[in-house]
Amino acid sequence: MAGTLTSGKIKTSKKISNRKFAIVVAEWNDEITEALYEGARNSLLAHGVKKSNIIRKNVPGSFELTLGGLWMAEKRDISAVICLGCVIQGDTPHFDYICQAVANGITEVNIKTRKPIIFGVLTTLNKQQAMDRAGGKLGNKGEEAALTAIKMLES
Ligand code: DLZ
Repeated sequence: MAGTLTSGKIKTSKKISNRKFAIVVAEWNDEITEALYEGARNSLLAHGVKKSNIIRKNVPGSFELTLGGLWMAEKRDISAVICLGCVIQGDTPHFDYICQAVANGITEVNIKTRKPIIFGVLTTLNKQQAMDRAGGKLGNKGEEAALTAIKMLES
């Protein structure tokens, strides 16, 4: 599919099974973020990551993904962090502030911790666009976020 990461299965080395991943999940728009979480988790498992090596952390909203991601990345045994959220545009500029803050925040955590912190945040104009990307007709961006984490560790 144009504009998406290769989804499905990628070739991984054996070391991935022993790596520990954190998935940080925003509770806002939880119908969407739960679907992203399922996509990410299933993708890690399909690539040989052990169940016990997948750690979940919830945060209230996408704005909190930065700190939640940092807390997870600071743990020595965590190799990569997948941040999942869904920001849907409303009637006020709140959307822009949250999207900008979380994009900048996650970028900083990557640089500060020197670990892959993956930006799995949907920023959509409406709920339908989000559903299309959370297991709907445009795939599951949680699954893609997990593949990105694996690719970064394999590179
Ligand atoms: C306040 C808010 C709004 C209006 N919309 C969303 C959203 O669409 N998606 C999301 O993940 N979070 C939203 N939040 C909550 C903020 O991310 C944050 O939790 C609060 O501003 C408290 O810091």
